[in-house]
Parts: sequence; structure tokens; C-alpha cells
Amino acid sequence: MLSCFTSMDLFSLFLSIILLMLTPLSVSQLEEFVSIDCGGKSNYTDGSTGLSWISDSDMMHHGTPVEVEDAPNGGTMVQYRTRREFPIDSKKHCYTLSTVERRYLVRATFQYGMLKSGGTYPQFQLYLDATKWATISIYDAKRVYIEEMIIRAPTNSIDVCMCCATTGSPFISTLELRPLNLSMYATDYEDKYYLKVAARINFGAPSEASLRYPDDPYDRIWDSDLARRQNFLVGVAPGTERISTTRNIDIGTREYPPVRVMQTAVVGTKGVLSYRLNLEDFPANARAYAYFAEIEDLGKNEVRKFKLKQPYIPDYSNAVVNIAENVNGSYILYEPSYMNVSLDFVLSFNFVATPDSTRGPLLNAMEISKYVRIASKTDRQDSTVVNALRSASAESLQMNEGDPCVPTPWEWINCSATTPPRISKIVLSRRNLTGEIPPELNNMDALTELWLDGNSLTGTLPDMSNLINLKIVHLENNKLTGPLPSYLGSLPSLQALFIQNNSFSGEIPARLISGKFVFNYDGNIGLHRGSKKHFKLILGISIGVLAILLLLFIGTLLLLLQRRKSRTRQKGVSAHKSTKPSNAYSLVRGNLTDEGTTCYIALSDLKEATDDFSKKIGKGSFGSVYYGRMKDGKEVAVKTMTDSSSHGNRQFVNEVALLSRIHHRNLVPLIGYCEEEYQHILVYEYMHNGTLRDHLHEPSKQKNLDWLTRLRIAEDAAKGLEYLHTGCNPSIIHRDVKTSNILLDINMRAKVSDFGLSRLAEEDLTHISSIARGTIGYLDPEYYANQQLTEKSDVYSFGVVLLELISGRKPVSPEDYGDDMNIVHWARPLIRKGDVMRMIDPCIAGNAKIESIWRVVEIAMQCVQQHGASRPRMQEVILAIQDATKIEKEAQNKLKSTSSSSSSTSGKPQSSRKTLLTSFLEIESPDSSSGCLPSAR
Ligand SMILES: *[C@@H]1O[C@H](CO)[C@@H](O)[C@H](O)[C@H]1NC(C)=O
Ligand SMILES: *[C@@H]1O[C@H](CO)[C@@H](O)[C@H](O)[C@H]1NC(C)=O
Ligand SMILES: *[C@@H]1O[C@H](CO)[C@@H](O)[C@H](O)[C@H]1NC(C)=O
Ligand SMILES: *[C@@H]1O[C@H](CO)[C@@H](O)[C@H](O)[C@H]1NC(C)=O
Ligand SMILES: *[C@@H]1O[C@H](CO)[C@@H](O)[C@H](O)[C@H]1NC(C)=O
Ligand SMILES: CC(=O)N[C@H]1CO[C@H](CO)[C@@H](O)[C@@H]1O
Repeated sequence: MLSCFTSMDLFSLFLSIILLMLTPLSVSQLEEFVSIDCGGKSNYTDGSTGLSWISDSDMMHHGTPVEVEDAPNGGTMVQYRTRREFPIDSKKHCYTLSTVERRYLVRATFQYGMLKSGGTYPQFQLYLDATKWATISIYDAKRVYIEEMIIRAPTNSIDVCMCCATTGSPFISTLELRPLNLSMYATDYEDKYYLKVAARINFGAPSEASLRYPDDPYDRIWDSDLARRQNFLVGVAPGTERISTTRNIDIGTREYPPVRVMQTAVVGTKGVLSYRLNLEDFPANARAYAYFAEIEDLGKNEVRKFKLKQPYIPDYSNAVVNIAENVNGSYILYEPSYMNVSLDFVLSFNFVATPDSTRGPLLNAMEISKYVRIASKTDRQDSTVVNALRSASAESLQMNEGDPCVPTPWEWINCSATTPPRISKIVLSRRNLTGEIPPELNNMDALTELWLDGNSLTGTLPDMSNLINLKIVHLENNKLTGPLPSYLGSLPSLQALFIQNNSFSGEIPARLISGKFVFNYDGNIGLHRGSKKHFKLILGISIGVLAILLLLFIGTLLLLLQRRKSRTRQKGVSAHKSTKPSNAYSLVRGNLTDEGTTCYIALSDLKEATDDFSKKIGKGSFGSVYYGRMKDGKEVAVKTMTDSSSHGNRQFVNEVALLSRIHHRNLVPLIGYCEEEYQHILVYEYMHNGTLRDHLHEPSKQKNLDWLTRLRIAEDAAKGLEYLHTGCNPSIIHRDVKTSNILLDINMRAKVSDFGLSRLAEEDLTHISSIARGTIGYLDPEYYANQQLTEKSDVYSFGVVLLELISGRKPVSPEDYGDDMNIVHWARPLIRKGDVMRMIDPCIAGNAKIESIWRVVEIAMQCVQQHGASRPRMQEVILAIQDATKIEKEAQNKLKSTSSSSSSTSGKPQSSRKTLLTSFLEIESPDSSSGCLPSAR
């Protein structure tokens, strides 16, 4: 008996070990899944899928669980035995799911079950945050209605809400959150659009059953093409046959579809493959994916080639699909995707074999997702306050209603119709509120009415001095204490203030009782009016202070004038020359008094500091740069200008005027200047670690910058450029962004140098030469072609810098790329193929998270787009770099926390992807620089 038990145990242990070995990835994947059984009573694991379902009873306190009588599959799917039904009211009923910033598949499902006699099937709205997701209209009791949305989630949480029933009560059966990997389902538009899944079809499926986890490690639901429920796959061409294989398929493409789905397909044996399907909520712009894998063994002289004939999309329809050639072999997935196509409600599509093809077209699977514009949520500062008020109340307000304003405002607030919506009115009279009024109230500057009367609020009045739109304030019948701040009297819009029956104390500010508006302060025993004498005293003091301030101001003015005069004398530059450029630059941000920090340095001092210009450390655009050490020990870089012509002179005045006004921690600071004996000299802070170029390309200096350091350098430099573009007025275009103009200080922080030297040509249009300024390899082709200079030219050059950081290669190098090519031409096709591995600098490959590198690759490719208009702004570039940094840091932290057990597993590079990531329609144009990269996000 005993031995029998042991062997049973051993057997099951053995079994589970085998299972674990079979699905090593799936286990960690599973942990991140969130599967909520709405209305369910307990937590359980579904035996057929291995998914762990949790009951929503802890997270949802309104609505009622309802037993569903005829759950699908005879009730085997436990999660459909119950649903949660919400009351018919004007409220939203929301689930809050916590998220990290990454891409997710969010799925909500609805199965109603038997209708009671006399009842009506419900119809209501589904929202994801403030964005309308779907209208749920039930008309089949047994059907499971599934809504899926692919989103890039914010760092904290998302809300999924039901509301606005037109018939019946809103309800929900399950809510599921599935993290996606790497760049799966990335689009160029994910900051502004969600992807709502309209169809995901497994062609040639063996049965009507859909396929999901564990076959699909990401738990997408792949509908069988036999199950003609929602999509009405009809119009099948004669000669269509279903084929399948048991051989493995290499699915290492961007979307990682499950092998089982790829192992089946349909083939149009008569040369045509056609279907028709309905796309809910269309016409719309969509992202479409086709999955092709050659799963028949073709004879030696056989080929399978076909084209998309319908819908006809120029370019898309001209491309020939040749699976085996595209991926160089059978049983390998080829996944072209259509980044943005406009599709109708009824999609008729057909693939037709080319005349030289011996086999008919083949299709394994397809996916179509609709772009849904993300609606903006209520201003975050406003939401913070109303959420604080909500938690200060009795339970009547405690329910989770999602966004305060969208689609309908909470019962006790009113919102403006702006983007983002702002809260204009709060009405919480007699709601049993306790605690203090949240201090963040002062941020709600769109607020016009505040009704908090008849509660038990305590504490003092919070600062409300920013509430310039506030008209009506009701605070009567509370337990508020403390003084009345004097700014209350000067709120510009205030019409009525009610504070009676509180415990305010002290003196009433004079302006409150001026009679300009309604003010009721009865029943505050401690409050009293100020005396006239007091008022006079205050007036006297104010006048005194004003007089002193005035004196101080005049004094400063005189002092400044004096300084300016003496400086002009010293400089020996005629006054109008030096002031003209100074007027041209006015600062938007920054401090005007900074002007004084750039000082004049005598030539003799500089000779001494540089040991008579003996240590040359580089060559700038206009002359040599020398190392120096000032008397006070400060190390400096001394830049001499050899050109003493008028051009150089203007240049000089220009740069001094400009630079002395620009201060940013990622721009090399100018310390002083010198102009003597036809010598023009600028003195900069010395950057101990030289140029980024040397660190990347100079064999003697190569210090093998790691990926995080590179990211930090990129972010620093990007911030410097962003400041030039947006922080200065008029904005400054650097024009010569390159790795040798990115300098590294002693802490390896990057600062941009050599800016401001190039505005001259702009100002002096008569001198404009036809030669575009800039450095070969970094030069924006659009600017080169038409001489139109914009900030986007810097963005292009910065894209090249990013590619250098990723690859460690030079921008131009006849040995590496040939004479006509540069780093952009070299990188573009590699990235299109998804072959980032071949691009990565060997120094960092293997020590950096591939997803982080991808993020930078993606933004770099956008920066080097042919057309300036399609390039991002520096601000967006910074965000992308920060994303990448975050991904990399998280990976390193994880590594650290697990390093004791396994040290070298997670840093390993993934194998390069053989398959084309991008669509087959993206035919490379002869001039490879003019292509675009539809799937590179
Ligand atoms: C179900 O699991 C969740 C999360 O693991 C837990 O918070 C909750 O208390 C559990 N509920 C029940 C009814 O056991
Ligand atoms: C994400 O994709 C990479 C590359 O294929 C793979 O190594 C990794 O295990 C995947 N992660 C999950 C959680 O599936
Ligand atoms: C898709 O293309 C259309 C037309 O070219 C354009 O208006 C739209 O903004 C694009 N993107 C999305 C996400 O719809
Ligand atoms: C919000 O405004 C609407 C229309 O102006 C009004 O009918 C409604 O009563 C207001 N709600 C509150 C809470 O004041
Ligand atoms: C406030 O509390 C009182 C007494 O507990 C209760 O009768 C009343 O219904 C509450 N009002 C609200 C709006 O919750
Ligand atoms: C996608 C891919 O690598 N295609 C290659 C397959 O092989 C032919 C010839 O060997 C190449 O020309 C393709 O570029």
C-alpha cells in the first residue's frame, strides 16, 4: 500500500517536471496574466487551460453576481457560470487594473445566458479609461461576446468601465489582462491610438473551437475559420482546400503567432483564394497582418507565388508574395503587415496566383485591428482633488466610477468641454464629508463653483489663491477653523462667499467686506472686523516698503548701466555691433541676469593659462582649441578664431551675444571671451572626457561605453538640443550635430558644443552660400536638397548620432559601406528585416536588453526619415530614450535580484530574426534613403 502511494507520487512529480520542462516560458508568462471571473465566488485554476481565475468579489463592491444557467460548452468553462450585473443608473461601473508601462492585450467578455420571460437583452457601452471601446449589444443568450484591445498602458493603472445602458442592465463575465512581449503589435501611432481587434482568424483550423493559452503563450484567442459566428467568413472560392502539417514552424517574427495556428492553412488550388468578412465598427483605418508559412513540400520545379488582388491597394497589390523566397525556406513564417489601411465594413479579399506559379495562394492566419483614437482623460490635477474628496465621504461616493468627466461626469461634478476636460463645478453639499479640504484644490484653476456646505470638514482653509475663475464658494455649516487669508478678497471672479457657522477666527480682511460681493460670515464667534487704525498702519508700512523697493530698483539700474559702459570700452567693439545681436535673442526660459556671468579675459591672462597656446586639444569649426588652466585653477578650453575678416568678427560678436544668454546643463558653458590684436578667443569650460566621437571610434581611447552610459549620453545631448530648439526665442538650430560636437565632462555627462556659430548665415542673407553647412554623413538630405533649414535637420543629424551609438560604426566609411553609402543606408534594410542583432556594436551586444535597443533603433529610424515633417521633435526623442533607459534599468535590477542563482541568462541576445518584419508592400525604392519604415515601432 505504502509503496503504491510513493510510486504514484513519484509519477505525478515526474509528470509535473516534464510539464515544466515543456513550457519554461509559459510559467513566467502565466504569473503576469490577470484573469478576473466577474461575479465568481472563489479563486480557481481552469483545468483545460491552466489559467488561474480570481473572483472579483474583493475588488468590486457594487452590482450583483448572477448565475448563468446555460453557460457555453455545457458549463465546462467555469468562468462563464457567473456574471456581474450592474444597476441601471447614470453611473459608470469600473474595474481598475494595475499596469506597468508596456503593451497589453485587454480582453472583456460577455455571456448573458437565458433571458427571463418579459426581459430584454441589454445594450450598453464599454469604456477603457476615457476612450469608448465598444457598444455591447446582446442578441444571443449563449454566445460569448469578446472585446479585445491592444494598448500601451501607462505606469499605474487602467480602468475598464461599463455604463450608459440603453436597454437592460450592464454586465460583464470576465476581464483579462495579458502582457505582450517586445515589439509585438507596436505601431507608429500607439501614443494616440489603441488597436481594437476586429478579426483574428486561424485558417484551416481542424475544428470550430478557437485556440488560446497554452497553445498561444500570450493567450490571444484565434477564431477557427469554421466557426462562422461573428465574422461571417463567406464567399469561399471553389477549389479551396484545408491543409495541415505536424512539422514545427519557425515563428520567430514580430508577432509570435502560435505554432499550432501556423500548422494549418487554406490553399486555393484553382489559383484563387477568396473570403468575405464583416468588420464591426468599420469603415475605419486598420492595421492588418497576414501570416504565411509554406507548409507543403513543393517539388523541385514548383513555385508558389501570388498577389493580393482585392482590395486593390496601390503598391500593396503589386507586390508578389513568394513565401519560400522571402524567408529562404519552408516551414518558416513570413509575416507582412499593413501599417495603416482603410477598410470597409464588408471586407472582400482575394489572393490570386501569378501566371508562372505552379501552386495556388496560401493563407495560414490573419489579424485585423482598428485604430481607436485615445480620448483624453480629465486633467490629472483635477482628478486628484475629486478623488481625495471622494475618499473623504461616506460610502455613497465610494464606488469606482473611473474618469470624473468622460463619457458622463460624476453626479456631483460638472466639467468643461475642453481637451483635456477640466472640472468646473463641485457640488458636495450635505454629503457627510469629514477631514480637511485637500490642499491640491489650488491646482483646479478651471473651477467656478465649490459647494462643500453642510459637512463636517475640519482644519483651515487651504490655499485657493490660484483659483482665478472661482465665482461661488459655499463652506457654511462645517467645522473649519483658522484665519481668513487676505487673498480671498482679491480673487478676481469671486461673487459669493458663504462661511457661516464655522469656527473661523481672527480679523476679516478688509477687501472681503468692501461690499463688492456677497459675503456671509455669521456664526463664527472668533471672527472680527479690523479697525481703521490698523488699516492705516498697514497702509503706512506698505508705502514705506514700496519706497524702499523703488530706491533699490533705481540703484540697480544705475549700477548696470555703469557696468555695461565699462564693458563696451574694454571690448573695443562698437556699441551698435554688440547690441544688435543681443536684441535678437530674448530668452523664454532662463535668467536675464545670467548675462553678467560671461566675463572678459585679457589675452595676457590667456597666454599664461594656456602656456602660450601650447597644448592643442582639438579643432573646432572655426579654429583650434587649446587646453588651459586659469589662475584660480579652473580648467578651460580656449577656442581661437583664425579668421580675422569681417565675417569672423561678426561670427564672434554673434557667438558671444548668443552664448552668454544660453545656459543649460547639457550645453557647454561659455566662461569668457577675449578680443585683442585681431584675436578672437572664446573660453569654455573644459570637458575632461573629450568628444563622444573619440570614445566611439578612436582606437586609443575606446573605453567601451556600456549601453546605459550610451543612453545617458544620448539623453543629455538630446536635452541640450531640445533646449536650443524650444527654450530660446528665436529658436536656435545647431546645424552641425555630430559626435565630435558632443563633449563629455568629468562625470561622463554629455554637453553639446559649437552651437550658435551658425546662425550668421541666416541673418545675413546676402552672404548665404549655396553650400549647406554641416558635416558629411550627418547632413539632412532634405536640407541639402532645398536649403530649407528647420529644427528637423538637427533631428536628422541626431538620428545618425543614435545609429552610431547603437552600432559603434562611423557615419561614413568607405571600407564599411562603400563610397556611396552611409550608416543610414546601411541600417535601414537591416532594421526592416528585423535584424537588429547585426547592427549592434559588438561591445554592447549581449550586455543590453534587446527591447531597450529596439526602442532607440525605432526612434533613430524616425529621426532619419527622408522628410522633415515625418521626423519626431526632440522632445519625443527624449521620451523614447527615457523609455529605453527604463527598460534597461529594470532588466538590470532584475538581473541583480536574481544574480545569485543564475548569472548570465537574461542578458543574452536573442537570436536574430530571419523573417521580414515589414510588409511585402514596402518595396525598397532604388534610392534607399527615401523609404519609410511602417512597422518599426
Ligand atoms: C483570490 O486571489 C486574489 C489574488 O491572489 C486575492 O486577493 C483574493 O483574496 C482571493 N479571493 C478569494 C475569494 O480567495
Ligand atoms: C519575449 O521574447 C523573447 C525573444 O523571443 C523571449 O526570449 C522571451 O522569453 C519572451 N518573453 C516572454 C515572457 O514570453
Ligand atoms: C492612416 O492613414 C490615414 C490616411 O492616410 C490618416 O488620416 C491617418 O491619420 C493614419 N493613421 C491612423 C492611425 O489612422
Ligand atoms: C451640470 O450642468 C448641467 C447643464 O449645464 C446641469 O443640468 C447640471 O445640473 C449640472 N450639474 C451639476 C452637478 O451642477
Ligand atoms: C449622513 O449621515 C446621516 C447620519 O448617519 C445619514 O442619515 C444620512 O443619510 C447621511 N447622508 C448621506 C448623503 O450619506
Ligand atoms: C529574406 C531573404 O533573406 N531573402 C534572400 C533569400 O535568398 C536569396 C538568394 O539566395 C536572396 O536574394 C534573398 O535576399
